[in-house]
Amino acid sequence: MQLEAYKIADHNQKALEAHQRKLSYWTDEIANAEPIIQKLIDFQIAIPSWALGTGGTRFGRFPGGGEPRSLEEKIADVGLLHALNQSSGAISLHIPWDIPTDGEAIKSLAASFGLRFDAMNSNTFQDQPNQEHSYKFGSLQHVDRAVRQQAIDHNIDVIKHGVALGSNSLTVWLSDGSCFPGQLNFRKAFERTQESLQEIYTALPDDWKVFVEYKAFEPNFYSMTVGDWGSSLLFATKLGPKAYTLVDLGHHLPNANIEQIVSLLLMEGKLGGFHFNDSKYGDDDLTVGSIRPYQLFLIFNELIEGMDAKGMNHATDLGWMIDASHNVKDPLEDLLQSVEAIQLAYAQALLVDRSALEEARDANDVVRAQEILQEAYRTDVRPLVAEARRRAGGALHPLALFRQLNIRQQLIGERGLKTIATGL
Ligand SMILES: [Mn+2]
Repeated sequence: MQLEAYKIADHNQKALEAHQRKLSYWTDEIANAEPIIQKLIDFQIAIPSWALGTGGTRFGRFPGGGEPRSLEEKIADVGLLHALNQSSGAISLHIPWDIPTDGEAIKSLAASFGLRFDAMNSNTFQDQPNQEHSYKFGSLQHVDRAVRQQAIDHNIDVIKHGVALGSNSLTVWLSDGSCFPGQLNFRKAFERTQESLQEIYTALPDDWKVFVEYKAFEPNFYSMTVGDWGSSLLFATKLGPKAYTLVDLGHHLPNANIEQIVSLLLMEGKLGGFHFNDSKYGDDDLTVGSIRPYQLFLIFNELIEGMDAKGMNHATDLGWMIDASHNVKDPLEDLLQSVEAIQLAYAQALLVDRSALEEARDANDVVRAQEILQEAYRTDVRPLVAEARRRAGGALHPLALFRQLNIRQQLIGERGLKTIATGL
């Protein structure tokens, strides 16, 4: 379904007066409100195709109805999100779940919603029907050359699909590792993985990047071959200038200092992309900002500090993607919440008085340094984010409008109650 612009305009008209009252504090009193609004307008977050259906756990899956049944319907769903918030202008595909039958048609369908294709994701953590070799004991690390070759060929195939769609990056997440001590020679597994990645790297077009995503545990529970930012950075450094580390918030051991990891990766020029989600225990894939919003703010604080130090463009120089999928919310409502949480953290981090913070640090004024960060974090930036959406043509209150227009009911009407999205 297409969301007509007049419905958004009607909604905004009704909410405008209350919005302007809240916004006036910003426009009257805060000097840098305008540049922050512009940065928010420019900042786009890619939606993963696998987050549009209800996620499963290994215990059960409870589809909510009206889920997209095809790549075309997934693109339409992201188009709906983008119409509502004007901040979800990209989609991240997963192969083989999202293989386009007609690349050109898919590309123009996406363009009709104002969407582009962000990083392509390969999949060597599952066996596909009719696949010759199994990934039960790994893919790019596998002891059998034939299995490695199959995984390499798959990744090269994903790059080709991406080229056809106008994407310019590949994310490689490997479930490779071992479940028991003794199962794997760590060094040899690393070296085999490195060799395999090198072959994929060689197939990358000149203007492409490859992101090496790490994860601390699961599905392997003793060792993961790309288990932390150190091993990812080693791979990325050995591969070359087109290879980067990708940070997924949920892929760390509990209480890891992710903001410090981000800072050091940026210092090395090796942070390539981001997967946003939230978690309490592990890779919980919960809505961004739902559990640890202060951590998200601190991460954005380091992102901005590190990107500004290198003269990077916030909107375009890193890959910004959501990677979440769970089983009790309407997936579209969840994604609206996640995008908003990212924008709020970004706006708050833009408010940090960086020169005052450096002064406080130089004076070892710990209290003042903390106050500066928390001053920004405790500021209600919701009117700024809403204003950015309104100016870009989105809705002042996307979630409220989604419900008011009964969008899920309409999708169920179009697609049926018992639909299941391809993917996880
Ligand atoms: Mn991820």
